[in-house]
Amino acid sequence: MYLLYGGGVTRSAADESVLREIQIPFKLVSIDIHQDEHSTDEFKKLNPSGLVPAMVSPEGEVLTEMVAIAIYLCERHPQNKLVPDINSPLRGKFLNRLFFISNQLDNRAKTLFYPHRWSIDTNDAERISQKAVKDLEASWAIYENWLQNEGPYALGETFSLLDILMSLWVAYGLDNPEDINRQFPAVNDCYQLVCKRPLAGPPLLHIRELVEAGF
Ligand SMILES: N[C@@H](CCC(=O)N[C@@H](CS)C(=O)NCC(=O)O)C(=O)O
Repeated sequence: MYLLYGGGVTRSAADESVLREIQIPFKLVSIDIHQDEHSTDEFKKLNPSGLVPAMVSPEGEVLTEMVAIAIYLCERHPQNKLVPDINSPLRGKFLNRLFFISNQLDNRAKTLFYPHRWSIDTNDAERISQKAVKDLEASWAIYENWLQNEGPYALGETFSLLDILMSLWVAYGLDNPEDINRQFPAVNDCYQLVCKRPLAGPPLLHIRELVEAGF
């Protein structure tokens, strides 16, 4: 059985959505980042970076990095075709959008939520957050444009891993969880479609509930 380490308001929700969507048995092992459980020596044996998620495969292989875990699962269990195969005409677009989500949406959200890590002066944190929101809005505007022209999903009519990953960052929101949904209607439509999926949807909805409750 796969062991997925994470839970709470963390990126493990996207990997959980993938595991559920492709119906692979797994166990979620709670690592409470508010209690610093990700910084323990024990957890760092799994991920020396001290970050969640981490995953252990049934064979005992340890994987870290949310996107790497997700692709590993989708390619190893390809029945749901969440990742276009190497010869698919959608492969190039898939890789483009995947790295965009990872390098822009993910990195900028991380800056927004941990602004103090980007300066040696903690007084800078507020302005760093404000800049991260602006940068994120610029990235979301690009994604919105793609979905308006080619949606409803990132790969047109084809639901894929991209939509799960994108929805994680919608669920996190900007300063206010509603901001992305209000400003970017095609992004919101795609997010709503993903949330309605009976298997992949609930972990993402749970993130949103926790964010709205202030966690
Ligand atoms: N690039 C990593 C980033 C992981 C990451 O930042 N995880 C967050 C939770 S979503 C975390 O562990 N935060 C605690 C911290 O940064 O100290 C990935 O995609 O897995």
